[in-house]
Amino acid sequence: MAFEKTWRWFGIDDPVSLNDLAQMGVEGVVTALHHIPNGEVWTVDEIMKVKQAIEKHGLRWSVVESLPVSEGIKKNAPDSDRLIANYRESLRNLGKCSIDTVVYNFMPVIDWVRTSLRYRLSSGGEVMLFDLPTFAAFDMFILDRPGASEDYSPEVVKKAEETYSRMTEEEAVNLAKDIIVVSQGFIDGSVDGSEKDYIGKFKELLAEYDGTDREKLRENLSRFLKSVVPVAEEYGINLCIHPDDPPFPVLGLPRIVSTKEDLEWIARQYDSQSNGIAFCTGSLSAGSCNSMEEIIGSVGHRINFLHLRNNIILSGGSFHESGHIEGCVDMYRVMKLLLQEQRRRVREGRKDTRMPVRPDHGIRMLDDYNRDSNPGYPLIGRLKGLAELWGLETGIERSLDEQEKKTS
Ligand code: DNO
Repeated sequence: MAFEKTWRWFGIDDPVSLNDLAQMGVEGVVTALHHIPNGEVWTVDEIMKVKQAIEKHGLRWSVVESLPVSEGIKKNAPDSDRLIANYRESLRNLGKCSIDTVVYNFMPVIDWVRTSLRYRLSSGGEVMLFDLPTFAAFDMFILDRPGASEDYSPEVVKKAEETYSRMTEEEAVNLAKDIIVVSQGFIDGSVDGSEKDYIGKFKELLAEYDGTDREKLRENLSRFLKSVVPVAEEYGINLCIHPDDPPFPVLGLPRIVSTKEDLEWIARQYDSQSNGIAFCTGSLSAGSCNSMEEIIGSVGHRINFLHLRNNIILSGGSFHESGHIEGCVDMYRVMKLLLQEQRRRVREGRKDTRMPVRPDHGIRMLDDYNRDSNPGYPLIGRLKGLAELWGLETGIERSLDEQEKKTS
């Protein structure tokens, strides 16, 4: 067996067309109804339009990434019940259309965070970088968040001061725009790209979380799970929570999907395969302390979707993304453990054996410089990742087969 090979596709405006995907060996599409405003119901009609377009190309809509969780749910605002009811309705509609894997995240205000969307490697390729002092400079001097300096070590504060003093006004504007708008816009970010005062708006959104600490956010996630997982179960949908990226609190906001313990806590909130995980090696490995092997060992049975990618960890809490195979994640070990998990599912007669995988992000290279793409999603870099992961997977599969033959 092998994992289902999938590809993130951003809809009809995506420069990589559905027609291109079959040539690349892709079997399934990962996409969302990006045109439906966050919090509104996804109707059967709208879902079917996208589903049929995908199926016309001989592909399947493997995974929804993402059905976004509105801020009102994460904050438990007065409209939370209405938003949860809409979420349940969207899940029912997806279920009616036989879509069975749905990703979401529970990161307040901001999804992934990077300080450079175009960090040049010595090879000439470009990746995304998270530089902690630059991020601290954004937090302390551009956002001017009260008490921000207390969240960083004295060394980082000092470096942040130096970094900010060297920054031109244009660089500061671009940094804020990249963090708040450019990296979030295409994934249902909370600040509208057309918002002129995006910094002011962003600060307002942050302030709305005053008083929502880790415990409160956990309560809100637990309430959400207890209300949506039964619907997902009923309609045969496996939900997958995406880990925090990077996996630590940012901008004074709690983050509760960062570690093995966090994932174990989530798994305990509702005992069902429908309460599952999107295992993103890039997000989870960007912190210093997560072991991919231990996470798979503990909550591997709840993994419903795989995002495979890698990071180079720099000193002092910074990191940049890297090629899929090289970096801090031992991709050979991870792939082997995941394939063993798949075999276990087959032996147990479980239905969820497809284990869709996508090459997450990629190095911008070669012809990617002549094409538009969303940050992190260049064609050639991702295709190289797909090929590398596929080769690694095939090799491990064959050797597991041979071993099994010998011992049987
Ligand atoms: C970025 C992605 C995330 C992810 C969401 C899932 O490339 O990994 O934006 O799609 O967090 O809800």
